[in-house]
Amino acid sequence: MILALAGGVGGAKLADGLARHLPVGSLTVVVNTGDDFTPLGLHVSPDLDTVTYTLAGIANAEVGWGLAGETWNFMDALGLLGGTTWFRLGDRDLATHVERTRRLSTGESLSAITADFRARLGIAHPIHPMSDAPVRTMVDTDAGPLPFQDYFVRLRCRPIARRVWFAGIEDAGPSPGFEQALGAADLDAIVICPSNPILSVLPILDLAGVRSRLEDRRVPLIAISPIVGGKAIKGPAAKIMAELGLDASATGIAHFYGDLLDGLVVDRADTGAATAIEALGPRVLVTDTVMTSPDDRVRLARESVAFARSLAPPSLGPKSPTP
Ligand code: FO1
Repeated sequence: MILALAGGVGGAKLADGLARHLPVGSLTVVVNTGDDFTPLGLHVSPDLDTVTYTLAGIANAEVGWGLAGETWNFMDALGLLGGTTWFRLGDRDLATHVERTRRLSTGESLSAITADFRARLGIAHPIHPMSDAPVRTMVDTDAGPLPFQDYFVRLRCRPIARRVWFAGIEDAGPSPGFEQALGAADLDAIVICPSNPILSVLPILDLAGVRSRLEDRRVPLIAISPIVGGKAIKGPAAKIMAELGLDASATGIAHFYGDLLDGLVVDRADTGAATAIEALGPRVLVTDTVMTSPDDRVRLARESVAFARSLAPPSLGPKSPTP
């Protein structure tokens, strides 16, 4: 079984490739929920929905979020009434948020609702939120502290990021599905999808107990670099990494994940960085990582899984003994 950690469009694309490549029962996808928020009183889980819609084959391929063939009558009517419209909820997408909000209000968990939605949309592989407890990504910027979607959508990532933090993370543990996957006897490897390392992956790693579980793992862990030739494939990863003083490069991704990594998949554009990355510890697979077609997703998934399975399991215990 492969455990994939994902968030955002890059994560959804590789998760889709993994879902097409791996037989049912051999993949569990765990998704960031730090981006969740409640516009108009509705519980929106953008990354869960992007992954779910992508695996169901109904995602809007042009923008990467929301549904294909969407209409915007609700937003137009809301705008006429002077309502807040900077976060665009399409007419059909709205059903997801209304129904999720209703079910959460009756006490159902985000995990249970996500499992039901994905089954109803015909997805065979399990998709779990990283946690059932609320975690909200916050960005301290030169324009002040901002909730994630204000920073990301309303202000289009224009403010300079000084710090990213996750409100509620201290009290949030992994969801039951995540917990189960981490401890599964048949777990083969953990794959960090080419998602924004700070905004999409760090909230997952920072959940109570997750980092230590990963450090004690008995299976290889690989990541696919979302940075290609010093630029993010999509989104603001390179800008944010640079503003936070991190090296926005494939080598910077290796530094960011540090000792957790047994392997890193980098794009051919970063072939020159492979030796320096391997000197840091992880093995490197160089391949085409930009996924423009469904075939690209499956090929990258196949190569990444084969690479992960080829790596020796990490030795147990801390990698660098403390003095
Ligand atoms: N992203 C935008 O740039 N503008 C939007 O109006 C917007 C609406 C939206 C609605 C539902 C949803 O599930 C996602 C939506 N996103 C929108 C995407 C989302 O804000 C981000 O891409 C993710 O949070 C980052 O992974």
